[in-house]
Amino acid sequence: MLKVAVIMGSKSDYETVKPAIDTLAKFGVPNSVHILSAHRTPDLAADFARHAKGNGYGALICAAGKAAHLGGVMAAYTTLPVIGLPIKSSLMDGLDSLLSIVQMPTGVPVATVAVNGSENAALLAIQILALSEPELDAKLEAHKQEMKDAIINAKI
Ligand code: RP5
Repeated sequence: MLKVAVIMGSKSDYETVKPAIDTLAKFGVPNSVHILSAHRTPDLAADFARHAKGNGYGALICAAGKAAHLGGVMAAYTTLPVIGLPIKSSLMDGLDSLLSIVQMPTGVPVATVAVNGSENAALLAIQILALSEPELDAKLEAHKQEMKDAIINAKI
């Protein structure tokens, strides 16, 4: 199975990103976790993206806050799908991160989830991999059913 890379711009993002890592583990998706910054380690970030496809990755989750350029920079160097995860890490409640990630110019898309939407970032990556992994798709179907059952059985 292809791997998912979870990349964050700073160690300070880790607690917010952790649900994405946990979700990938829950679905049995091979993954690796990295700290790479578009601003502080631009060469390392570019190298990672350039070689990601050859290194067996199928999707990249890029979490960043403030002027959150990580996803866009990674997307510049790879044709793999890049999922942007805006982190709330400033006085602007994450709106700065969200707009920095979602407002990519034509030709270089970054699929963007909600501010701090870590679990959805992982689920989107899993959905991408599941296109060629029937067993993974079956787990996604079961997950949808669990959510449905939880709503139907919810007691107030
Ligand atoms: C971004 O700047 C990181 O993704 C983080 O969300 C934010 C703040 O980073 P630190 O100053 O805490 O390292 O690059």
